[in-house]
Amino acid sequence: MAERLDVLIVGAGFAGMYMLLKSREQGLKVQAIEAGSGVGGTWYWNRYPGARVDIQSLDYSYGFDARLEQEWRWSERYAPQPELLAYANHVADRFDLKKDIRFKTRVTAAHWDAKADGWNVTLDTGEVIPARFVVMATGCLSVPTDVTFPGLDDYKGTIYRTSRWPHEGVDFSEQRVGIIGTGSSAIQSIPIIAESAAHLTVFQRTPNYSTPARNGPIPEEEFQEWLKDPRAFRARSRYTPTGFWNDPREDAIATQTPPDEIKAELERRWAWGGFRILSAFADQAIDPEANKIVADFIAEKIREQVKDPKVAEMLTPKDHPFGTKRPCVDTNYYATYNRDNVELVDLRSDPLETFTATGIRTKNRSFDFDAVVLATGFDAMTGAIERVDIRGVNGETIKEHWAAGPETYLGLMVAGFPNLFLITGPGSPSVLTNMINSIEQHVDYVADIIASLNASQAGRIEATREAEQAWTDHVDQSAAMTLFPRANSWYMGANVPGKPRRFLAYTGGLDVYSDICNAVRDKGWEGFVIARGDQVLRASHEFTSFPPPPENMAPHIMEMAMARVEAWNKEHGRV
Ligand code: N01
Repeated sequence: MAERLDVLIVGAGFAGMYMLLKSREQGLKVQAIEAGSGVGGTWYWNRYPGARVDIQSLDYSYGFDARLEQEWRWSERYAPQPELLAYANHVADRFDLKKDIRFKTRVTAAHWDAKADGWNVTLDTGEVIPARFVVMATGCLSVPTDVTFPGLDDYKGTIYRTSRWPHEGVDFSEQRVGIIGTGSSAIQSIPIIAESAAHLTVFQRTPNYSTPARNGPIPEEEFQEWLKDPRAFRARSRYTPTGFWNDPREDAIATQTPPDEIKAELERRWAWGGFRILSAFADQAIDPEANKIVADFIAEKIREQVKDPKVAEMLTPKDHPFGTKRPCVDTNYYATYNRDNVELVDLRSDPLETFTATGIRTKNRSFDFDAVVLATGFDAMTGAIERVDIRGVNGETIKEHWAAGPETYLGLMVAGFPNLFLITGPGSPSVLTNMINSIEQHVDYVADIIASLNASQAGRIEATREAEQAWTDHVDQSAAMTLFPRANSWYMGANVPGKPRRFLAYTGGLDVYSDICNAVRDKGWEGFVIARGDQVLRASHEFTSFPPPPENMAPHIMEMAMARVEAWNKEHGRV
């Protein structure tokens, strides 16, 4: 068996790289195992045309090193995938990370070894590496769904998946192309594919809300201003619900605002672009009436951009409140439907029946394609973790433990799985935030835990079942307050057949969540048992650090939210 590691990290995306650096700084023996042939995670795999980040790059970048901040220059507000990948490589080279990363290797299993207070981690090479701590830095959107279609194997053209795009790129010129899906990946790639393909047919099952990015170079003046004090900029971003500054208006109630003021505010945010419109009003995520005001505004914008009213109608979301499915940020998405070489097919009225040798047949029509792009999404948040055969103290797998949906303590640890950390795992703010700020918060916190264990010569830390249950209830109740559970979204596990329906992220916000984590630490790691071999060094079973009720919430919104929590409690037998 290989030499024992202190820390084995699964994945070398932004989370894995920072965890590696942080562990090394603590003098720990660490190695990362990465399936790809390079660093970058999401930005290594998702190379489809038009792929770019939709949180501004000055925010979506590491904040842990002042010199790194000063030396890297983003070319645009929203960096494109090649630049993000170059940044990941720059960081890896700058901190000499690659020597501790094993590429093109997968972790297939991790089994708890009680005698050693550690894990035996199996690789797809058959090797077993013992490690005291295992950190799952596996990404939230890294495992594509297994979606398949009748006749797919008979199709003679080329199939591309946005999440596994060929590294050498694809030339669609002169080609008839079909694309299935209208989530973020499709909405970014459709305008670019349409520019080069002879013809593009978009197969849409559910329309999504999308707002314009307003991308462009970062003005020199703005960048210089940022350079003066990136710390202050990041401190402000981190201490927000979303992990980036989105100009929230905590006392603005849409249902009590005159129509002309609503319009002016929404126009202002639409002109600014990106996600700004998500935080126009304090009630839009809770009150359906308030949400409809914002949704109607976006529907109007779709009608303004799309010339054919029938197509505009098809593109207008109707089955979910705005923001309850992950909204998209685009460049020219809606205007692309004004092109002569682009057609939209509504799979609700004309369902896809089968692939054929030459293309796709729907109930009413047949299409011939040289290539079909599947932009069909991911088994989000739990997929990458459950695919590893992780067995804890009782031999139970994590997949079995999560049979009713993921249950974690702080989205960070799982009861029965000591010394196993999830970075931005289910039950943490994660995908509702700027991922890099969430990653840095989580990695710093895990490093604190490890340092604290080492200081007291402890062998392991494990979340208690009581704390896990209390936290999971809190996550469920927080989601129940909002409109999120009303959408069939990947946030709810609804895009994967058989996946339990449970809201996967913590809606309380990164600011609130960070405070909770700090309180848990300051109370001597409440909700955890800390031990060495048979000896329990510290045990604090209960989680008590619930956040205080929001201070500025309007009374009628608070009432609405609390009524939903009561209903959730009743349904789940909680008092
Ligand atoms: O995946 P999705 P994505 N038949 O799940 C459709 C992040 N991201 O890769 O809605 C027909 O959103 C499905 O239809 P429906 C971001 O968090 C970020 O686009 O289930 N259609 C949907 O339209 C994002 O949310 C960035 O009815 C089928 C689409 O496929 C997340 O990744 C960029 C189907 C899947 O959309 C996932 O985005 C890209 C079927 N059988 C992604 N199965 C940026 O930072 C699925 N669909 C910019």
